[in-house]
Amino acid sequence: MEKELLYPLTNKFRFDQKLDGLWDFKFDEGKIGQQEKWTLGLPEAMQMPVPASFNDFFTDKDSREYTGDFWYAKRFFVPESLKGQMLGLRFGAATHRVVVYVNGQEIRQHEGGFLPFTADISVAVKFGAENLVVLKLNNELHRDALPAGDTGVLKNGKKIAKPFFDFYNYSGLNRSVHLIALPQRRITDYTVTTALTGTAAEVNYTVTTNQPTATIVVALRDERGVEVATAQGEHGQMKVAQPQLWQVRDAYLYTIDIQLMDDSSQMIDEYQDQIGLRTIKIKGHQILINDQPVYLKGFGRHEDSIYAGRAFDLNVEKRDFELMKWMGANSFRTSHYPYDEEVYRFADREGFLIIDEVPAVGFKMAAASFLGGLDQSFFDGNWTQALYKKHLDQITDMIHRDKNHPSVLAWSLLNEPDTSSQSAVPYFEKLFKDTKSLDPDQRPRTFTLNEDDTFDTSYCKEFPDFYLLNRYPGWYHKWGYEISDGEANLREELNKWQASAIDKPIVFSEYGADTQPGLHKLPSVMWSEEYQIELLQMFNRVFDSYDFIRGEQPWNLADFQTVEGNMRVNGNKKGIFTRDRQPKEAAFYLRKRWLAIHNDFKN
Ligand code: BDP
Repeated sequence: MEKELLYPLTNKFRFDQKLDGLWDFKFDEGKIGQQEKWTLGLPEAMQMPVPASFNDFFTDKDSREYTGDFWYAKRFFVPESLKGQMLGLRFGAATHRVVVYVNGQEIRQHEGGFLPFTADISVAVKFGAENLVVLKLNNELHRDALPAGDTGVLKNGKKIAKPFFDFYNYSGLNRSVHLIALPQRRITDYTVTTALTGTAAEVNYTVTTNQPTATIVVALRDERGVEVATAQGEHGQMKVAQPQLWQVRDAYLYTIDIQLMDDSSQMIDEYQDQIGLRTIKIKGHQILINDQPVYLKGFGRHEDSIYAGRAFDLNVEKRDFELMKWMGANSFRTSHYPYDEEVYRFADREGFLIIDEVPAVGFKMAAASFLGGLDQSFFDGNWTQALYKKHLDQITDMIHRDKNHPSVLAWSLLNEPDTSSQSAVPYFEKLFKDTKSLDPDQRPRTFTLNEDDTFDTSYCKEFPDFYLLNRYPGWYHKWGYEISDGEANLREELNKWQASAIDKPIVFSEYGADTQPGLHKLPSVMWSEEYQIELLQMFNRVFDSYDFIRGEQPWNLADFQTVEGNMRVNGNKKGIFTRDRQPKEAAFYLRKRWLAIHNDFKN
């Protein structure tokens, strides 16, 4: 059960109940919890909402900045009627590592704060009775962990998070916790891919179960509930004549219904999900969906909002989707970690394309140095072997979790790694080799190139199927009145890409200017709303001059929290929207541009 990541649901065979709400919570600065038997309950605990990051609720800085071990606990009732089922607790995410105890018994450990995991609690659970789950979490940052950073110790003994990345180390149970019950004999996973042949679609599927002798029956139904195809067996193909394809911003979803039958044709499990029929290809410098070229318009984003930090909040998500639709966007990147599963379900329904990113961020010492760290090549470090294992683990889980979403366009395996030294190459060779066959849909794999990693300097240009460029002329260099030089330099680099033998699409995945909402200045100065628009105009002029640029995703949809620093005024202000999701002037400018640009722009 622990490797199973199917999204929870309730039906005749399966049970799903959210354990969200108030949990007991306690910091463990002295690391006494284990010894004091907190595994049996937290003495004098405070109350903490779940899902939420604990940080921003507090009014004192030591609590907000707390780095180290901390505990959560909750009592929950397991009805007698679930007896005989496999019982599990499914955590949407726990930052960054956790040990799970149920009724005092250690069940499992997990590392990685942005992906789900399930604890099989069958051995410890009491039926028809109250049970206790206790979690020991730890939010320290390390160079051999994702996302990468250091944990410092101040002279007063307090620990401090030193991220090598530019978002706040929001911690806690940021996503829902589910109590799930599954049949003992069950469906454990499924995969679908689509091929288009003339006027039909072929849906190729694989179902895995823990019952090799059971019969698998699969059906596909359209949005009206009409059955359009069926098949039997572990692998198979369903042909859909005259299919309604899943199109960008014009989604159509079919329901896949998987049933498991025992020897006497009794149904013993059923799983239903929504899928889309579409293909993805990279051909020359085109990104093709259903063999039609698409130009990406959208954003780099963060899961970030006031009060609850990095908690998944359906309300914020709904607002973000409404904003993106209003802007005329058709895509986004889950910078810099896989988002809550609901986000992908939203995107499936709304026809957005997602570049799905693993939390391999901070793999660059210059980023650490920007934030007060060292300056050396990241991949020369002696931590890369341990890191690699975790990195591959998390890519594997991300692809496992998200592989059936029609919205997922590509996998971003890293954000801004240091590829300007030869020492990155063996890591990349191994990473791209080891991840090659993880996705049955063979989606393109890529990573973002930091602006130090240019056409001239990057040693890793051969790896991506298409390129994501993060570029900041006009902000981190050649800023203000010098922006025209910034534009000239950007064009110089792009001319080299153009003149090269490389024929792959480039998407601009980050560019932008920090902007204080309400600050106006004529003529512009940096930080003013006018300057943000001028910078976007500059980039857009450049994008429109090169045919191989096939997408634009400015940084960021909304302002977001970061660590404090002399480069940040209460967070990163490059949002096109404020942190409370209201438009800056730039939103109106960009909206006008994007509404005039169709999905097939440049074709
Ligand atoms: C890029 C990073 C992003 C930062 C952004 C910035 O990928 O996480 O927030 O720069 O500095 O380097 O605004």
